[in-house]
Amino acid sequence: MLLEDQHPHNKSIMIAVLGKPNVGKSSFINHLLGFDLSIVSSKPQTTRNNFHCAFTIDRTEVVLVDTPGVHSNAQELNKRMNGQAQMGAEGVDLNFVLLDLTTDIVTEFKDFLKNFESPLLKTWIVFTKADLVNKEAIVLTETLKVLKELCPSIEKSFIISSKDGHNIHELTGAIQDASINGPHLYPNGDVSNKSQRFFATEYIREQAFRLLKEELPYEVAVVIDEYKDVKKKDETATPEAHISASILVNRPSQRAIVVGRGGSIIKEIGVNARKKIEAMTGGKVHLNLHVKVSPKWFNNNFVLDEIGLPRTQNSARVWRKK
Ligand SMILES: Nc1nc2c(ncn2[C@@H]2O[C@H](COP(=O)(O)OP(=O)(O)OP(=O)(O)O)[C@@H](O)[C@H]2O)c(=O)[nH]1
Ligand SMILES: [Mg+2]
Repeated sequence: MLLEDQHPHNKSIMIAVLGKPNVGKSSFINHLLGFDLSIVSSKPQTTRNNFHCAFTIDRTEVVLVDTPGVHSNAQELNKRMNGQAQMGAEGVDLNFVLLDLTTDIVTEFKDFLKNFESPLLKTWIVFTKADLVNKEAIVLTETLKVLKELCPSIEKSFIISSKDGHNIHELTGAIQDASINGPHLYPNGDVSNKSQRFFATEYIREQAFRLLKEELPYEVAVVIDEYKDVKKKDETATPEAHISASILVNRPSQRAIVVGRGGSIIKEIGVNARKKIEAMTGGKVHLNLHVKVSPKWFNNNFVLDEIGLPRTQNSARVWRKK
């Protein structure tokens, strides 16, 4: 659809969803979208890339930018993840900083600001996981005063829960009120700037995060080796895709764990991921997974480029100045 063909009363708003790892950014986005686009796990640092998640309310298009949790870590992977959070906030109309009510809010906010190097313009604070605390007993007046001293661009705050939907309606109303007259970025119903190929890798990695323990999920990456849509003569036939993907691990011993006894773990990763990819494509998917040892892939520029994490200002220098 051409921009000039859009309805003159269209409105839009782009919001970066920021915060420390595990505060509930992706859960919040999925709740607003109404389906599980972004991957969620109980382990921190699940999201690695930034990406758009778009939905509409009446004539208003809301584009939420999911971002990796901001944290400090010397690994190149983590520097690039922080870079993704930074880049995700570039050019947005509004920032949401999510703070988990079950944590020490001021300490967490200070830590977030320390690791988020860009200036935060127009910011709303979203306190998450209200279902885990006594909602009636929440008094945040003093806390908010401190947060505003630390970040004067804070305009509003909301206490929400993505589990029971607490205050979500109020928040979406406020988002609508803050939206700006203008064309939609995704007028044809697309929900993201990332491809189905990207989400296929995410849904495989989500299963790895779910099924693998301790440090292993952090040492796993997924790359697509082949993604082939099967051409059908009958255009109304159910779509079909053949996907081959590699699960990269750091050490040979991890390969055996990911494969599991008799291939049980990789089979479970494959079956669960395939179902989710099929729900996304609306068709049949043949998913072929391999486990490859790629020592220290999390410091390897080629692998990190391949998984969509560009270098940042803080990336390790790859050449020396003369
Ligand atoms: N009880 C409760 N749990 C929540 C809520 N929101 C998120 N969670 C849980 O918190 C954990 C982390 O959620 P995510 O949405 O993955 O958090 P995130 O901020 O995207 O995490 P990273 O991608 O690692 O930065 C998961 O176990 C969620 O189920 C909530 O409102 N209530
Ligand atoms: Mg996330």
